[in-house]
Amino acid sequence: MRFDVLTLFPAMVEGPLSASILGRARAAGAFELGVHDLRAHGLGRHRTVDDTPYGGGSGMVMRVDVVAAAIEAVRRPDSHVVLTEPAGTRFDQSVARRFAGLPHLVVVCGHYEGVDARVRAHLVDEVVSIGDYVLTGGEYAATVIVDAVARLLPGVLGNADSIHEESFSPGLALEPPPYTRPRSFRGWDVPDVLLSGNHGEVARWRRSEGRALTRALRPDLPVEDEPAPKRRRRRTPATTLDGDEPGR
Ligand code: 6GU
Repeated sequence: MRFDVLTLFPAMVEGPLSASILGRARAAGAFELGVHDLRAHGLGRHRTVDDTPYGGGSGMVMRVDVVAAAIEAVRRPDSHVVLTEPAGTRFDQSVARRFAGLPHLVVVCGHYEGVDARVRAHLVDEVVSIGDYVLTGGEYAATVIVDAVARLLPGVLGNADSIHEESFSPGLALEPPPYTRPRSFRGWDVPDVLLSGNHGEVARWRRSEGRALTRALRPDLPVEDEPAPKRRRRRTPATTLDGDEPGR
């Protein structure tokens, strides 16, 4: 997958995405990322990218012609182009999964008081916000989006299982808490079950802790029902699993 980020402040995006896991994965070719300075498409000797709002008001507005040129320099027939603005649809794990299935994601970072409304209306496929707060610009939002999407791509995380067992996977809202050595610190002990060596018990404990954590911290998230205790297979299946009459 390829990402292209269009921004007035390339260093804000380039730096974080060159470090750590994503930096390594990018260098290894697990995904491609281009970070482009919108000012390269600015007008005149001063490479102007913004202007005062029609109708008056405070602040500056990013120009549609500049943004159009920047998008058109990277756009392909299979591109999905998103604009980051507080007034967008909420970016969450399901949007991340959807974006991870795309061949090319272009992220335009909004800035100043905003972007000329014709960008939203005619040049992008979608407007995305990362939460209900206002940032000075879309750079952190774009970085968050690229991180959340890239880590879902094959070859980015070492352990492919971790993306299936993690928070916000369907039916598993929050992850169970992790522990490592030391076993006891200031009298704070690691739960005995994790030291038991019983993988079945550990897996059950993790699921139940994850559910309890979700109910306590995020009551808004759905929690998958407790699995019914495993029963021996009956010789004569007289009823359906829950004992109700068949064929309901
Ligand atoms: Cl995408 N942009 C800005 N400027 N602020 C935000 C945002 C985006 N998402 C949340 N706040």
